[in-house]
Amino acid sequence: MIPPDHPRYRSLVIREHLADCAKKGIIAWEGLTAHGRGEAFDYLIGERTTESARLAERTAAAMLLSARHPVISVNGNTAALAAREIADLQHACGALVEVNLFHRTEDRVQQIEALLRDTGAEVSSGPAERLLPLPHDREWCRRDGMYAADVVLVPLEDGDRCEALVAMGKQVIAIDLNPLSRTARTATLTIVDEVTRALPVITGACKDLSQREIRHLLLTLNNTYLLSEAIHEMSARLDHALD
Ligand code: PTJ
Repeated sequence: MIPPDHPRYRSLVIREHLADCAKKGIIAWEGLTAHGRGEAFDYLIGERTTESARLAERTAAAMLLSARHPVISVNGNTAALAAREIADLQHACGALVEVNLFHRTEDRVQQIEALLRDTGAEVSSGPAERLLPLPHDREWCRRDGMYAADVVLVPLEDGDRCEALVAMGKQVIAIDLNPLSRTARTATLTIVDEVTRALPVITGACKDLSQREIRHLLLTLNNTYLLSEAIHEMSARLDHALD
């Protein structure tokens, strides 16, 4: 048993939870590796929400609130870590919630949908089709869901789907602790923050942004600046690591 005053208590409890989720099939086994990658980048950024990440989170809220048809895409890792935070964000911004998996099985889709519903999210289910131009199972989505979306929130994913969504004319908001990932670099807006810290800030901003702030955030969105600030934060911490 890990004592609660252990400095790594939270991250060890999360690891145990994710291992349980992997045994049940909610997380793909590969998702455990993805989590380790995230932990390493979170360590580099100081396990905190930086100023530039907070700006990205407020901009994400502005994009979701201004969207005609916003969709929150959920994979196994996101559901296991942040199902409740997804439900809260959905209530604050009115987005559809849709499951999209790389390691797709009907059983996993149903388990993840059930987990999301248990925490109060309303999940768009029903028949998915191979609608996204991708050579793998992330191509499956719902015609009146992600396929019709103008803004898609994509947490914890590295790959080619973001590029495909942008090529389809959609705006993509990525949440990814790795500012160098393919998804981070091709998204319209990238939030370099841990998902359970990022989502409540977006939800809070959805509740307090004025129309004037929304317009300002949308007009000043600059993803290259946000990514370079994140990289700068990480390299500055490394420069002083042994001080
Ligand atoms: O559930 P499935 O079948 O869709 O599978 C999900 C996989 C494992 C394929 C998906 O999570 C994935 O694309 O994994 P990758 O390629 O490792 O990319 C995940 C990205 O999320 C990496 O860039 C990590 O740094 C980042 N990441 C991991 N954990 C967190 C995170 N970013 C924010 N918060 C985290 N907790």
